[in-house]
Amino acid sequence: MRVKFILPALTEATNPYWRPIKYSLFPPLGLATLAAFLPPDWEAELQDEHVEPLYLDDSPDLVVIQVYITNAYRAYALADLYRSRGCYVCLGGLHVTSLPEEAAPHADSLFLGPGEDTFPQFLRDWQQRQPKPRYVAPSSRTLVGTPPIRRDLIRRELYLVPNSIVVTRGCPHHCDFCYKDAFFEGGNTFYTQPVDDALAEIDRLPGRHLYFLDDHLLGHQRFAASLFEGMRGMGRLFQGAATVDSILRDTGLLEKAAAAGLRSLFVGFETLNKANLRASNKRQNLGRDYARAIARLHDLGIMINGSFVFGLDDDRPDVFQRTVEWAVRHGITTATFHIATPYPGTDYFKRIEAEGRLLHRRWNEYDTRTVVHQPGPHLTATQLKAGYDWAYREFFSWANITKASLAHDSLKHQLKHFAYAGGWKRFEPLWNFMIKTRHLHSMRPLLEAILAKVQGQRPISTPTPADFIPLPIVS
Ligand code: B12
Ligand code: SF4
Repeated sequence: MRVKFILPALTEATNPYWRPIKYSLFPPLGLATLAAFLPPDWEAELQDEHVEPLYLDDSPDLVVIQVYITNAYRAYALADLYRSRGCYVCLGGLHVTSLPEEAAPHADSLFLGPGEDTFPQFLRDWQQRQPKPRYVAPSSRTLVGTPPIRRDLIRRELYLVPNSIVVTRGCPHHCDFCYKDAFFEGGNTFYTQPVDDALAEIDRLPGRHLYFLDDHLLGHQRFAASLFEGMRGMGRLFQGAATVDSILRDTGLLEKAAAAGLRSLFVGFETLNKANLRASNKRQNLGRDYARAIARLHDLGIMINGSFVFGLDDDRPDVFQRTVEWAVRHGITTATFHIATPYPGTDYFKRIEAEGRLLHRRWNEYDTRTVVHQPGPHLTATQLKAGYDWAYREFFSWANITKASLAHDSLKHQLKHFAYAGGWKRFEPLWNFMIKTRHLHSMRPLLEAILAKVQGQRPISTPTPADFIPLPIVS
């Protein structure tokens, strides 16, 4: 049996914001996870259109396609092509889960929600020639017994961060604009791997650097504490994401993470405006001292990628300048700015749609860089787009990279910040050249060399490795 897994590219590849390096960061982990359920004697192939042209002259028995909102049209076109050749096509992922009726005409079988329970069930049904048109993740979901990810299908040399890993699913919070509640609807919305399985997966990964793509790596305290304890002494360096409230909690978890090798954290600040936080149901950020959270991370030598959303209803024209100034003043290393985007299935989408404020439903433009809804009463769509563009330019100007670097006490931390932020946003031609010449992997040791341990950081119980890898963060 021949099975082909495809991650189609998004249409934004034709947009001036297209940044090849961004799409050469992480391999398609979800599809490699599903591939692990195939019987061992089946042939499997995994193609990621973000990093390689797709080979489309084949006729596999089974085609499995992952659909995000921005790549949905491309995914449907590929599905139609393979179905016209008689291949059996499965569609799943976030967008299919949000809008199954839209996806249904393009698939033989549709999958709603996470695939760890449904895909093996489908494989059994398909072998017995009784596949169902639709599989919905059961209410009780688990990662127990999930076989090791088929990393052998991933062409590591094409990615800067081939060692991405996810050890939990979902998140304990319920922000109204997030994909999470819609995707995990009807069952547990936050669950973890057994710690030993997570540690075994980490152990299988070559090299030193890991990037945890979990929505909230510190979300399950007991699990995270055991994970970091198990990772001590493994000599790993890693990045991840967490919420402001989890950083402020004084339970020793953050110190454990740093001791295990945490070197940078994606933090969802989202907005400096309380009314916006309240309206977004981002309760975990309300009344929290953002400055103290930042200081805690900096004390432990952990760099910050701050996530900010523009265009929430209480935003006014000064939001861009205030946010950039604040981030620079607080020494945020890199920032990810988003234009507020209502994703189908979310409460935010339902509200904006009910108020008649959706400008269009061209999903390929729902990329958080394009205004797709009428903003609140204080901001026009033109101001929102111009302000968003300005914020990126301004935050990553050399003047502001220098200023933000100088917010740190030690010279080493200042240099580390400068190299990291500058390298990520200002060396585009170099990244493009390395991708074109297929030498991206050879940048990894160079990146490792750029940064060293920050002197003067608060001592942590286990000695940390001398050098840290500065890797670009999702933005
Ligand atoms: C890494 C990542 C990226 C990477 C790489 C993506 C990749 N190679 O897969 C990069 C940097 C390229 C990226 C870019 C973008 N991303 Co992104 N990204 C992520 C992130 C953090 C992790 C994805 C991941 O690996 N998850 C872990 C794996 C195990 O889960 P999974 O991929 O969902 O797969 C599971 C299920 O979905 C399901 N499944 C998936 N496909 C199929 C198919 C079948 C047949 C079956 C049975 C099951 C199934 O089974 C899998 C196992 O459970 C997610 C957040 C998240 N937690 O998922 C956001 C996320 C997917 N991104 C998002 C967005 C919006 C974007 C961008 C549009 C925006 C931006 N400003 O960057 C771009 C465009 C992406 C695109 N290709 O269209 C949104 C998607 C919203 C939506 N409704 O589609 C998310 C959810 C973030 C968020 N909180 O809003 N992203
Ligand atoms: S904290 Fe982050 S991942 Fe969790 S619900 Fe909110 S936006 Fe989504």
